[in-house]
Amino acid sequence: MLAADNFRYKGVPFPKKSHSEESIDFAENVFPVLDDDIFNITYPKSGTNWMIEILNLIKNKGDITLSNQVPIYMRSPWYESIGSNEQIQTLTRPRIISSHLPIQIFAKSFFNSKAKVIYTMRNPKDIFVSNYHFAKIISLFKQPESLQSCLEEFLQGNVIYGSWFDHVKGWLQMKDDDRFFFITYEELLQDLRGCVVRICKFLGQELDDEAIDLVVKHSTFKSMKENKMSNWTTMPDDVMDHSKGSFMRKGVSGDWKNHFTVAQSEYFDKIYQEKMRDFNFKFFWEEN
Ligand code: PPS
Repeated sequence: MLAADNFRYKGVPFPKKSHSEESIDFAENVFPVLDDDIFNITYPKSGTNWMIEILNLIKNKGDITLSNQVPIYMRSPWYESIGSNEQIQTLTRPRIISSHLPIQIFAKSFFNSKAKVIYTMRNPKDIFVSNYHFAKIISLFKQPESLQSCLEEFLQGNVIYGSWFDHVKGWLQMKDDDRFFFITYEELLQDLRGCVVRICKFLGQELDDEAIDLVVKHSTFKSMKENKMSNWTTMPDDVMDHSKGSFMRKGVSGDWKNHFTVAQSEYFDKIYQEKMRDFNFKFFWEEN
């Protein structure tokens, strides 16, 4: 979905309300990445907030204090958005920083650093559905006309942060790099504990079983939905219309089946195959 008011930076659409030429230029060309930074990178609606919760709980060895006190979008701000830099300056190290930026406009200083990236992906059909509902509650977006017209925009990449296909193909160029860890929303759903253990290993964080249990306990959909600092109910009503729906909506995989007609699913598959034909990578959702 596009925002109500957009601009393009190097061809990629961004919402004017939360981003500016200056904020993206700063993110790309000026932002000083520190060697111990941990970047939580996603295409929107892929599990960004879930990963914010997990990473901060790992950092705090399962202690819930921060998650109970600070709204989730301030714990690990999206460093490309307006005003985020001030918030990032207040983070303790290692800083956990979120971003939806495609790799081609990501912080230049990252590529010469030892900072790490955790890249979370999700079945794009479910991303689409999640975003379709999100657009109805958040004032940032232009209101969706029909699911079909939104679907066409999504598949053409005429959406904020650009094409899902380009995002995933771009970031997965780093898949063999030691600083890069990729995971899927579907794996998190299937085996949250196993994923937490793998993430700890990647980060070099040694947590005992009890701390890992706490990370898992506090990052389930139910726990996050009940935590007012994690469920986005702290967002002002003029930004998010809480009467129309919830940020923590369903938290499942395969909800697209409740939204797509057979024709829409086939149309999606056709474009997906065309766009991914040249890309030699087996995605978790293609196998399950
Ligand atoms: S955003 O706006 O891009 O930052 O959104 P993002 O956080 O990437 O994605 C929101 C979807 O993630 C779901 N979610 C979870 N699912 C399962 N378990 C946990 N703990 C969890 N936390 C967030 C959230 O419900 C959105 O998905 P949908 O399908 O809309 O429910």
